[in-house]
Amino acid sequence: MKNWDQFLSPYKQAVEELKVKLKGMRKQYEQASSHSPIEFVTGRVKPIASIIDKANQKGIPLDKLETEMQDIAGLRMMCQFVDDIKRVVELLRNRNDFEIVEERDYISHKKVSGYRSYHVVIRYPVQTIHGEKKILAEIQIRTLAMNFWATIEHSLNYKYKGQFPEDIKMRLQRAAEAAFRLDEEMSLIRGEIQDAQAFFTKKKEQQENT
Ligand code: 0O2
Ligand code: 0O2
Repeated sequence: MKNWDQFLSPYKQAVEELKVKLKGMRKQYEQASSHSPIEFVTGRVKPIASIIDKANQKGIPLDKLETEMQDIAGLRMMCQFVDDIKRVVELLRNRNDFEIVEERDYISHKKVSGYRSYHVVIRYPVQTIHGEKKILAEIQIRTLAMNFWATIEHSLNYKYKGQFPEDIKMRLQRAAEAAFRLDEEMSLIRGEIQDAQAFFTKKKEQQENT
């Protein structure tokens, strides 16, 4: 029987700390009044039942979770545009509060399901009363459209327990392509969108100051 509270404690601390740090990056863009490549950040510790399910599926012994399961601590960074993803990855590479262990590009190489995202696995040092403990965490970076698709597909996955009927599978793949075309279209009109956003931000600031 695993002591889950004790095992998950550094993961919980890491998620809380990383949320503050990654949200801080967005705040700095806001303060500089320049377009933030980060729209919003979320984070979670994988629920125990999901850890056990995934360990069973992948044949990971519970005493090897620390090294073999990379997403017990999970962060997600959402971007407005596909190009922002590269900028966010570059920002992560330039940090020195963690080490990047692996990058998986499911944008250039989408999954068969249609899933797109950029995954960065990091080794993050957590300071505990017993000294430093390094844990693995997975940062998923995606556009709002990719996130919309993945969130809905994920909830359908629960309903069908991963066994989608063929027609649903195909329709989800088509929906993923539609989401990607939407991203491409938004990128094409990016300049217009950003001008409009800058205009509204300025207007809001002027109203707040009067
Ligand atoms: P604000 O002031 O709303 O920007 P948390 O502990 O709440 O910070 P958690 O539990 O990881 O984070 O995730 P949660 O609560 O789902 O969402 C985290 C942040 O992302 C929240 O903002 C949400 O408002 C924001 N968020 C979630 N979904 C969307 C979305 O679709 N669009 C946008 N723009 N934001 C979203 P904060 O950080 O609490 O502060
Ligand atoms: P959660 O917490 O429910 O999201 P594998 O798990 O075998 O796919 P691996 O090596 O663990 O692969 O890493 P991978 O594929 O880089 O990352 C797995 C995570 O990416 C998943 O976590 C999902 O969050 C996300 N993901 C990957 N493929 C899909 C997909 O087809 N649809 C959706 N919606 N998300 C996907 P988990 O474990 O599913 O857990």
